[in-house]
Amino acid sequence: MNWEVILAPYEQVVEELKVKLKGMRKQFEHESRHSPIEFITARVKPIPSILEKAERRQVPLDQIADEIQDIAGIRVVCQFVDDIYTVVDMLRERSDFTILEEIDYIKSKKSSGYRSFHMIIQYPTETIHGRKLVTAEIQIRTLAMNFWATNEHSLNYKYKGRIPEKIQKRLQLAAEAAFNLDEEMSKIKSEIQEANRIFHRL
Ligand code: 0O2
Repeated sequence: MNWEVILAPYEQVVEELKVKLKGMRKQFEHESRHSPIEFITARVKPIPSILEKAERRQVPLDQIADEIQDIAGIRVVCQFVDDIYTVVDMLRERSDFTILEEIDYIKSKKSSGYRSFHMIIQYPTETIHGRKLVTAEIQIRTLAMNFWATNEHSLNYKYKGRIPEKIQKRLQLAAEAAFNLDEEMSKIKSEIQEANRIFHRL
């Protein structure tokens, strides 16, 4: 398999979406409005990770593009939980891609404790062979959810997906602590935003 050729459209889509979503953030800044987007990260799934997922789900190699929806991944990190839904609403209004699926792991968290909003989209990109529809996953989460997920992801990697029960329990407690932090911060959102405005004026 020529991975460079296979992954090229995904690389292209990740770059295009990164520019577009960063542009949204900039527009809020220019209008001196609170940006619901704190930062954006993006990546193309590494080949070993694609192969591992394909094997785990028994997906034949020629069906990877249809079955694995997060080869192109964009992450939008927000300050507050309601910013997530502002971003979701803005993405629903866009006409440059089609939403295939939405999964709200905030309203119904995963058993691991994972929380995030996932949007699976189909994004048309132009290639030298014409238009190609590429599937991508946009994950939208708060800073606290991101902190938790990043640490849990590292532990999962360390323990090869079999995190000891004791640590799993701690992670579930940590997930609830992160959720409570988001709730508390939401209660003083307007205070924080005003403080941020004063701070940025200095
Ligand atoms: P990476 O390294 O981020 O690419 P699955 O079959 O469970 O792996 P599925 O059905 O494709 O996943 O979709 P799902 O559950 O929405 O997961 C897709 C991505 O969401 C994952 O990609 C993670 O980025 C994130 N995610 C989902 N569940 C968890 C979780 O419990 N903990 C953490 N830390 N992240 C999660 P990958 O391929 O796992 O990893």
